[in-house]
Amino acid sequence: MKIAIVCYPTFGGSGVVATELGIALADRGHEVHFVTYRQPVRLDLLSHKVHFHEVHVPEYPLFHYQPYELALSSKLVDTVKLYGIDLLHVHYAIPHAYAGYMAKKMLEEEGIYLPMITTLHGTDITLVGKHPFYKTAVNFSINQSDVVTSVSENLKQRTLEFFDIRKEIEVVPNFIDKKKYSTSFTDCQRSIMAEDHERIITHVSNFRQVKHIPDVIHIFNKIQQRIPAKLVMVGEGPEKENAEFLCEQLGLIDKVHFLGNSNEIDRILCFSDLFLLPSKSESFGLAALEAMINRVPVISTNAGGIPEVNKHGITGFLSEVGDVDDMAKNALKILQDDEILEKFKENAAIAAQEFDILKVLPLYEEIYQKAYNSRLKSTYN
Ligand code: GMT
Repeated sequence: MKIAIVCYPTFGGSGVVATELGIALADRGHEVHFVTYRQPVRLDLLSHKVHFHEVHVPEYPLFHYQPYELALSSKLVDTVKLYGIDLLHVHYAIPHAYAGYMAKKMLEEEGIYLPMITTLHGTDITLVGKHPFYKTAVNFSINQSDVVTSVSENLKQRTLEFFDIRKEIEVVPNFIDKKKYSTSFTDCQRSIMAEDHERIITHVSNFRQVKHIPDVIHIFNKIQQRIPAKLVMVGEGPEKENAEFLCEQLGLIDKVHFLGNSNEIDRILCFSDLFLLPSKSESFGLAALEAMINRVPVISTNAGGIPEVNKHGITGFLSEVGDVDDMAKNALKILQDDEILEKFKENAAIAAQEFDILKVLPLYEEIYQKAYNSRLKSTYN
């Protein structure tokens, strides 16, 4: 099948999932065309099966806001016609489902039917999408999609709560490629980050408010008062400077390493003992799953879809949003005893395998096939 994928090319979870899905689909023989404004960060190898089409939005002084949706829908129409694309899979409703719908309509004028699958990822529903400024258009474009999927059961329920959805929403969880991690490093080189006797605690995110970054620092502060530890902060975003300032205020600057964005998350997780995810809201928590497959237990909140991934008392612990004391207490339960830590590490890796790409990819392929069949039906009608 020839599949066009629209996503954000940045370090966000939705872009990562879309990119890894595209790469895996190409491995299975599909031809994949990424259409977005920059080459996705996790897409480093283009081939005859993996194409990238850049959407250009030229600056024009009349426009206060440059019309990205317009450029994207035009690019989609051109790409579909040029490469004979069979279906469109858009990740993150805003503005991708809207632009996809416009492309679909333009193509219909030329007698081309393009089925559109929309995958909802989280903030496109829980934060931005339900805002009154966007809600009407988001509601419309979800209902106009041929198939709608959500990355967790919790996100499906939130979507049905916030919007007036007349479509079935299929839950297709996020995934990881177990194979990619089975060649784990023979030496994690933890000495580059900490002394032998120190535990290494990690947080990876886009440092937005929803991630509760100050909670990460406060939890770590409580942990390091009891045991020797280092905190590794990976990512970039609006809350990063405040986080650095808070570390300075708490006298933690020597114990916290801010690494910025990284393409080597697995290397960092390889030497990590614990992962912190105290988010206020999280549709799934892909970062937690990536930690788990790398044998890193997770201390998180019980927000959104996180409990579908992190199992309380098994792969880590869940606490109420903002309960820094409880999260620190739970972290210490795991970190203070080598045997307990080892057990949680093992459990985390086992539980993560539930989300192996080999289990999830066929679900998408089934959905594609259904959508493709509906295309054939509509051609004959
Ligand atoms: O805030 C992020 O983590 C990025 C964001 C995105 O839109 O890319 O992530 C959302 O999608 C991820 C992939 O499906 C989920 O794992 C994250 O939980 C979700 N983030 C939120 O719901 C806050």
